[in-house]
Amino acid sequence: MIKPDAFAASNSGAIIKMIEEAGFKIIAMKKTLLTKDRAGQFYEVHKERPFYNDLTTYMSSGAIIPMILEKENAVEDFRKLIGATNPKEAAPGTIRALFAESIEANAIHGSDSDENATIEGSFFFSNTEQF
Ligand code: 3AN
Repeated sequence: MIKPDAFAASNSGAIIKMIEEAGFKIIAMKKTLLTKDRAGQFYEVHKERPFYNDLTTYMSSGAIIPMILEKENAVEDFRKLIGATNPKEAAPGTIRALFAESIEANAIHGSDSDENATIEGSFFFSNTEQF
């Protein structure tokens, strides 16, 4: 998911290009907005964390681009492509090193397991949509 900071800075195209060049196939993609409540549902696992309120405010502050991506070893390879959560720690050349503004406004989200990828894909795309 391309996050509001990256969308607002017109970095979506450059990020999608990096994703495709890294060998990911785009199965589904759209531009959408989250309400604060929906952002809260998406980040439910972080409910008790001190940054939860700011995170859900930020995630509902502007347009996002959720995607379903396909590749062998997709979760691990995608996390390598995006880099560490904190852009100061993200390896050079990763999406977050290139485009993230801060640990919160960090340009992009990637699922952390196959199981969560399925859950998060269903959060944004219904199986009645044409893939
Ligand atoms: P990742 O997106 O790298 O999997 P998570 O799942 O630990 O990272 O965190 C989810 C989101 O919460 C991050 N993408 C970031 O926007 C925000 N976040 C994580 N840790 C912090 C923090 N210490 N302070 C502020 N925001 C944070």
